[in-house]
Amino acid sequence: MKERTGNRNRKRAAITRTLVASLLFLLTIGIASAHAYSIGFGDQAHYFPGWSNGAADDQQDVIGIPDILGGTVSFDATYNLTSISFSFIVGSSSTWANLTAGDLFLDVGGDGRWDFSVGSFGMTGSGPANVYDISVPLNGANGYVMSGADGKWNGYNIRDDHPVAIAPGELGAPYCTAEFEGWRAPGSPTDVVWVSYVFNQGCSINIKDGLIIGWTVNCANDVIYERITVPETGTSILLILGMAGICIFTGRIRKGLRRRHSYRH
Ligand SMILES: [Ca+2]
Ligand SMILES: [Ca+2]
Ligand SMILES: [Ca+2]
Repeated sequence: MKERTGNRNRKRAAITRTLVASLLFLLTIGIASAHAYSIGFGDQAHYFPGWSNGAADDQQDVIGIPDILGGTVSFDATYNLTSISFSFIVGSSSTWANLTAGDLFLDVGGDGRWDFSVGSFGMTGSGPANVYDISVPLNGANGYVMSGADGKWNGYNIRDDHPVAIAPGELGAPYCTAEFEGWRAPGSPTDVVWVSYVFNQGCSINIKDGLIIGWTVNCANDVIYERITVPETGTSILLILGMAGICIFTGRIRKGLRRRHSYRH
């Protein structure tokens, strides 16, 4: 009788262990799917390809302010874009008030055609911005709002004739929204400032086949045009974590079976 109760308790303990192992396994997969992946980028371009203006500006990364340094692109385990951030050095506080963000341009697949834009042109403070599903060729003559069009830099030397936003005629109904965050007045000209776009639920922008990010400010004084190659890390990390989970799980079962087997002898 005593032995039977002991066996029952051991069986119960083995089942509990297996359940805990299964739970851990599922949790591991859950953590892997919820994980965000980030890729950093720098600033290699002076202007969008094909958008040089023939002036001395073409040789300069920065005209006046600000100096955009690069940023980070984040995506989830299914390669859906979750956020894009940019960092820049302010340069001068005196002309800061003239500065606004341009639109964010996204070329999914990096094929020379913008597929999405975020309507942040004119924004300075934080707030929601509409995301548009567009189809605008990089080198199309139309489809853009150009640098200086807002009149805020009249009398200043800026990078002329460069796209800063998508023309309203190219925008249909908003596809989804993003939160534009972090545009603050600088404390000092040497400050590094971050701005970010966080894509809300309902934005399904898959960047598995790569992404080109275009971004600038209303004067186009510094321009970002960066090609992002998305590695297979999401899948392989998911796979490794999943395999580890399976190993723990099967290990526990095997241990349990071995124990049960030894009780019989
Ligand atoms: Ca720069
Ligand atoms: Ca594209
Ligand atoms: Ca640049």
